[in-house]
Amino acid sequence: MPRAPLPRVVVHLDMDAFYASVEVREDPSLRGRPLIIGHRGRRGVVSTCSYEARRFGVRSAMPSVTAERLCPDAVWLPGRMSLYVDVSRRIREVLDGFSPLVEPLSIDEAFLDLTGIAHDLADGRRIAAEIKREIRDRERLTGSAGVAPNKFLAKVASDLEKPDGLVVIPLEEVPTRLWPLPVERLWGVGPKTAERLREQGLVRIVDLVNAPSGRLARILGEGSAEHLLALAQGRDDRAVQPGREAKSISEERTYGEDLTRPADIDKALLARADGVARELRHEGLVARTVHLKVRTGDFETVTRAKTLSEPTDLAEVVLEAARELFRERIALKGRGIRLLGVGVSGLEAPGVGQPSLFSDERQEKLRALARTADEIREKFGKAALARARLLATPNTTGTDADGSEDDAAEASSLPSVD
Ligand code: TTP
Ligand code: MG
Repeated sequence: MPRAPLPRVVVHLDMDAFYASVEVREDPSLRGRPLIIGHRGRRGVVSTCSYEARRFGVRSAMPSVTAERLCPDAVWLPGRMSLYVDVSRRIREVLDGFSPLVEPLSIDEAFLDLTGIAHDLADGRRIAAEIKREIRDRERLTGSAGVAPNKFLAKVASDLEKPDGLVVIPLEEVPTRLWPLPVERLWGVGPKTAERLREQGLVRIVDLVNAPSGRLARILGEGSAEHLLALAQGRDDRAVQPGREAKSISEERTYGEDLTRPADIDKALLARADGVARELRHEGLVARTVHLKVRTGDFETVTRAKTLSEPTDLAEVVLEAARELFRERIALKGRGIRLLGVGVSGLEAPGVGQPSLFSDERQEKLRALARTADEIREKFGKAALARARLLATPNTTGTDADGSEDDAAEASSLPSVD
């Protein structure tokens, strides 16, 4: 029986008062005080400010002189871009741990596609809460998340209960959640369009929905009217688009019988890591991030990721990361594994900006060995080789690490590297 298509689940995350919150984290004596990031003086503008300063009416992009007048007691800091970029990168790593499809929009904002990972919006909400918790635990920062069946609604949702918000907008709630908002919330409605609409008495989104057909087209033109009406109905088909850097390679497998024995799980990790690494070498790429996907017997799907200190195309390195993710970040709670996948993202050509990659002698040996293995496999087929010894490490001694759960003929041996 064909399964119903998976419901789309999109999350939008936007950090709260980002630069200001990072500064408060670095200097807790600033907590609770109105803090403005920006340069004072006649030519300065406000980058952002703490929520305490917002109570006085201070806003991003406001001239500093106005901000000084509104909130004379604020603390001012000039901002430290490199620190914010670092934090942003680490937050991105957290996001990569939850989905292979992450589209960064700005330094503190991103979309994640959880379709196929979250079964429905409620599950998406649970995962969004987990994302927020992980960012809070790791970075001591809060962000606001929106969960919805598409990008537009997810972005609207993340803004509704800032700071530290978590809002789900299912399609059914479009009339209550979206329609009361001002028309500016629709993508494509800038200040000029908003002004034109306002002149016609169209102030809130619900006014557009209720306008007689044809009226909007006369004001804005056919194309724009159609676009805005679709958004007003909560419709938006745009895909979450990870940049080139987020392209991924992965291998997963569903098991007829759930895996429960540690030896079998490790064997499966090894086989997937090996497949992914081989594909990387085939593509002539190295990867920065390793993903692990586990679906338990009761259909809970969890994905986790780890960014490597150096990009790799080696099964050993991918396997080590996958094992670590499995050991430290997956709680089976007695359940068996129905599906297991290993993937990599953050793909790039080797040698770009990583001079140390080839300086490590052991890595070079492993790579040479892997290349030879690839060649033999290509010539004689996969039964000619196994990855057993090559991949076995001390912590799997005693397990049946033959590198292949599907073909016993693969379980011959290769020289060990060490
Ligand atoms: P925003 O997400 O727009 O703002 P924010 O994170 O400070 O506050 P909010 O809780 O409302 O999301 O922008 C992210 C960062 O980008 C912000 O901390 C500072 C910087 N920024 C500027 O430098 N100038 C600007 O005009 C804006 C809007 C942001
Ligand atoms: Mg923000």
